[in-house]
Amino acid sequence: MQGVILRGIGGFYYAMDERGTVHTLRAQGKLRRERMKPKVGDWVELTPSDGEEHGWILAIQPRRSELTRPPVANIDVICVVVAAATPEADLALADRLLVNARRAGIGVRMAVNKCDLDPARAEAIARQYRGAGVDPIAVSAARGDGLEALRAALAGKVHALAGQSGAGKSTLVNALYGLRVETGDLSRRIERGRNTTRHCELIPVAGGGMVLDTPGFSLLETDVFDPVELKASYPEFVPYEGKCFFQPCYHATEPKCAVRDAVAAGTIDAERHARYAALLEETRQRWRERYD
Ligand SMILES: Nc1nc2c(ncn2[C@@H]2O[C@H](COP(=O)(O)OP(=O)(O)OP(=O)(O)O)[C@@H](O)[C@H]2O)c(=O)[nH]1
Ligand SMILES: [Mg+2]
Ligand SMILES: [Zn+2]
Repeated sequence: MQGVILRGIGGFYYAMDERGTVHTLRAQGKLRRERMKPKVGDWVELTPSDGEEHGWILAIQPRRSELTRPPVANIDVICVVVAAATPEADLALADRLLVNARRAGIGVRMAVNKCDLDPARAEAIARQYRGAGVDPIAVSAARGDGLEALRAALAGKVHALAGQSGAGKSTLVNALYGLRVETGDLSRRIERGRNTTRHCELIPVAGGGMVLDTPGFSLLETDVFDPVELKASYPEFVPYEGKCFFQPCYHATEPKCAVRDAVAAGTIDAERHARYAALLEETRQRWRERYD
């Protein structure tokens, strides 16, 4: 029997079969020996519990896509959620999420939430990402703005909401789909010193798609890869590729760089480019140290 893993906690997995029945499962010893750890989103071959406490995951189907942070498989689209206010948006974190998703072959979108609190800031953030292939949408989970457009953009897809803790991912999931996953106010979060959402959970929604609420985080390293590949994750640079004086050009500090000219002309957002240059430096550093 086939099923898709919706949730995994403490060595137990909950997988839904074709008929919508959810099975409690553990991974067979063979998988553990092969270090094949099932992930939320995995399609698995399973045997139902048959009256026992749990059934078994026998095999994991080949993955269409895979990420480590958040730890999910077979996601079609990652929607990066940033807040227009409280907490202040960490756009370097958003950029890293986008880079990791693109490198994993996953589609990307962006929702600038809490536009009710600071519409001007929401618009300013969205503007930075207009050329970045994410079609940023200003939304308010609290007031309902933009939800129709966001729902339409994600319809029928297996999509994850990811981003900073407190940006409002869980509140958005609830507002988009009429659900009641746990959300948390910011003061309680600081008291507890941890995220409100602590596990990834895949939820089937009307229209054939599935939504995945993920725990927020504050730090994220990109994968280790050859720094020359980084620019490929910035769609706004693509029209200028091959037009720089130096070949290859990293579009960071080189003179006579077509991308830097576009930044100076205001065609490419300067802040996003500055964050790119910083991330490039870090990627270079990690690439040099990769054998340490
Ligand atoms: N004003 C306003 N507040 C919002 C909006 N969306 C969420 N919030 C508030 O922001 C706080 C955090 O929301 P959550 O949905 O728990 O945030 P999260 O991103 O899921 O956080 P983690 O699970 O810790 O990663 C809550 O107090 C929400 O009520 C919004 O559109 N406007
Ligand atoms: Mg949450
Ligand atoms: Zn260049």
